[in-house]
Amino acid sequence: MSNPEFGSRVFDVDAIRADFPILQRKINGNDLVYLDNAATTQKPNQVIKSLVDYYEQTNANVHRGVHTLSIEATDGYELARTKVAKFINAPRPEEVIWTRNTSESLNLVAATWAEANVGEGDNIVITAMEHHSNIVPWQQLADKKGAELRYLPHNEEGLIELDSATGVIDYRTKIVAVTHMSNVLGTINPVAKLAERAHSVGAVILVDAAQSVPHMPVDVQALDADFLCFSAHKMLGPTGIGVLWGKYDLLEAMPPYMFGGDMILEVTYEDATWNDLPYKFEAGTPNIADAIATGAAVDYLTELGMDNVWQHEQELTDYAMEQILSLGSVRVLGPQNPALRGGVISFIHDTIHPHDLGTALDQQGIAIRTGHHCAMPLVRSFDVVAAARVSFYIYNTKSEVDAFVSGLCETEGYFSR
Ligand code: 7TS
Repeated sequence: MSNPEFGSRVFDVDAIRADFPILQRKINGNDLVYLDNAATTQKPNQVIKSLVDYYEQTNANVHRGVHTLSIEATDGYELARTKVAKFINAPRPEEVIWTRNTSESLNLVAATWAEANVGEGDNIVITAMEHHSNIVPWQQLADKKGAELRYLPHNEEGLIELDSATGVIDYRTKIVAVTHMSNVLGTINPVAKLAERAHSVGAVILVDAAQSVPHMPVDVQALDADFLCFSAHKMLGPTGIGVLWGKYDLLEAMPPYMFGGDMILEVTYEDATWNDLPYKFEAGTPNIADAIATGAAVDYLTELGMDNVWQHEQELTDYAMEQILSLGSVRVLGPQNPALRGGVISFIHDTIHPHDLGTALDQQGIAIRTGHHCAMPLVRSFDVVAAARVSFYIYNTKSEVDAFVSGLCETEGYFSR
């Protein structure tokens, strides 16, 4: 098995749609229009088949058998790691740690690197637009260590201005943990510039790439990130598997997160020593099938080419933004300039509660997300407790945007009766 060639497949949305069995479903008698991709994406046949093939043909435990199945399972598991490393331009595959999801990756860094490196009087810097997964672990750590949790603010448009980092990131900052793309505002943050700032005061930078790696080319070396986290389920892969990437020397110096099988080199009745990277962070039987299927998801995206994925979503976002804003009855959160945002559009309707809108659209087969989007402080900063959100992926079309907008208009008509 070799890695597929980057951008070797023509970006043909009809052909892409044919790979996704779930898109054939009817919901409440209508064609499914799935616009909740920031929560999780649908899975193509190639990924589903990879899971079935694994359980039908290969299933065995990894790193411990001399028999054929165990060797095949190990090879598949490690090949998937190599594919992920290449996808994000990681210098070494050993820097890719399999976790359960972005949340676990973030918790791992907080519980190991930060536990060892953050002390009383130090500070941790995050933005005011983080997902709860990149807030709560830092609140807990700051509390435990007597450290300060600081927030980088954003302006009215939802953009972080680098000037605001001055005075927030200082010589007591140990870690800057920022989302690459906001799951509410769609804002793409200036991660490379923030990395420069962080490094200039001796801090490390962690990038929550849950919403960027699935949608745009991400190069950990170009960003000069120290840690980067994402989830397979938001990029065509299965649930229950995610990635923590870290610079080799940092990971090497970190204490383990969990203890048990596979993560040890030697155990005596008194003590233990730790295995090499990445196994030091992979205690117990790993999620073998889902790791291999993540490799299939990475192959799928690689064949499409991440530049093409990004361009497709930009076109849809542009189109949707224009339509939504022209209604005059909604407030879009985050940057209105499509060049500064990704394919996530959160909005508040003047009169219709997001949950009512979500329920009414579901009657028409249209799946959108409503609520606080696991970013309660951010959503509340707009003086609301909930917002509606549409988010796009490779299989969405302009006619689906039209269906959503006409569903919204129909709902407006219903509620104004
Ligand atoms: N960080 C960001 C920026 C996210 O958008 C999410 C999930 C996470 C972290 C956590 O990822 P997980 O795979 O560990 O759950 N975001 C969303 C969302 O916007 N709607 O549902 C989940």
